[in-house]
Amino acid sequence: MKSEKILITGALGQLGTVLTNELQKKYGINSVIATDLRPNFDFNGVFETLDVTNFKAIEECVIKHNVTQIYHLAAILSANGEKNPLKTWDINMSTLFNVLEVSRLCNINKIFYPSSIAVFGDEIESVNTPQSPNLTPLTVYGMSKVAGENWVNYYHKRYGLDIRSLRYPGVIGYQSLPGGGTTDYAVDIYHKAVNNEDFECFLKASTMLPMIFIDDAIRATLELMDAPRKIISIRTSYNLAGMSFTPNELYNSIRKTYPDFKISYNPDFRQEIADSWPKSIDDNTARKDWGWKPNYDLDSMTNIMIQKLKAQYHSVVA
Ligand code: VAH
Repeated sequence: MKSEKILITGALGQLGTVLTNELQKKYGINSVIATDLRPNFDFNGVFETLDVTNFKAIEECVIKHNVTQIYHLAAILSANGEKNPLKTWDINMSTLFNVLEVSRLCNINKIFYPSSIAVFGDEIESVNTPQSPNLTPLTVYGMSKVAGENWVNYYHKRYGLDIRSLRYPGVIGYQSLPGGGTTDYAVDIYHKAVNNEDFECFLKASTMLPMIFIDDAIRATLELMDAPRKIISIRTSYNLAGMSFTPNELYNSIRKTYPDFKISYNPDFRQEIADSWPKSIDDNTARKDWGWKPNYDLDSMTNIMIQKLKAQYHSVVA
């Protein structure tokens, strides 16, 4: 049997950074080809600069490395995506089409496609949002993920590709700085607390959003990809939940360690995006199909985030 060779697009992003490391541990450092648009000269492992909008480039990379699996993480996120809607649509869709076509032509065994709770709009039940309601997203990012879910389902049904997908909530991790996401306030706040700086939140104190600690998000991804093909009942994308909280609840969790930490609220354009998203997610189909269960809640996540960021900033032994 051909040994597994895993290609990751967007490997320098929030999920990609951690997923690359976990996949290197699982398959061996030389079995993972990390790629990103930006070069990375001190990368520990196999790295290629790759523009996924270039079909020939990704096809050549897949053939050169005898790739058997692709994790396609490259995309423009919700908040950044609204700054140039047509470019966001073009990049998020053209990169997916290239990955799907290369996978079809090169007989890739398995593909992972990240979707998001951003596929939901304000026409659905916002508490315990079910697996398959009508999807009317507010953002171009969300629209591209709805279209992407349907394209991956089409390539599964039409060509038999084994493509698997998760609708991630807001992912919170200590390994990368806040990116262009609407949920990234929940990453930035920890950096400010650990550095004894006041935090200005771009969402209202009462904005409840579904979130997940990065260790749970990565474990969910690997558990889904390892599950037997026959038990996968959802070929668009699985709802996934970790926890839900408001900026005020997150602030109070951090204050258990930093009682003098200060927050102010100055909602901006991202408030309208957040208001269109669910408050909480029903992920029972993932629990039933492949035994999903989160390990982290708000306080256990806060404890790890503070411990790890203190070690990063103050070179304190974690
Ligand atoms: C974003 N972090 O904010 C991403 C995610 C559910 C949010 O898709 O765009």
